[in-house]
Amino acid sequence: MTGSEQALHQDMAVFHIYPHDYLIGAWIACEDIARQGGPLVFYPGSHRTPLFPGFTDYPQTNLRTADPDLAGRYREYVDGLAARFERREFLARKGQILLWHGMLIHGGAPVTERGTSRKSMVLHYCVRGADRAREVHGPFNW
Ligand SMILES: O=C(O)CCC(=O)C(=O)O
Ligand SMILES: [Fe+2]
Repeated sequence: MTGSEQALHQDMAVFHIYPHDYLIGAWIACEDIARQGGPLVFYPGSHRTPLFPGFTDYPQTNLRTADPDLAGRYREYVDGLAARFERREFLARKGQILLWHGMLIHGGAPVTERGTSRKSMVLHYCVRGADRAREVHGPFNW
């Protein structure tokens, strides 16, 4: 219903996927998306960058299981990578869909006008057997 304002990340750092990279996201615009509603932001080409080296035992360790120090270092890493690429906003028309690679850097832009809706739905797909979440032990951040 509203913009996520989610920090920049790669979905590979949020899901526990192995073999690596067998993950895509699908972002579906359920209405025309306004800039002030905090659109999806993404950095074309950033999916070719390496996974954060601090996730030494991925898929066990990623943002979902990282302690605050490691999570902070991931954010610095990904912000530094993103700065090398062009920033784009997905100002979609209702019904348009963006499909992205699990390593593409993306997030939610700030909502600059409170009360502006951003009706959207996201689905994530991986190859059968690549979601290793059930093998991962906590504690979990979510
Ligand atoms: O919709 C957004 O603002 C971000 C969503 C996202 O990062 C995701 O679902 O993977
Ligand atoms: Fe994401």
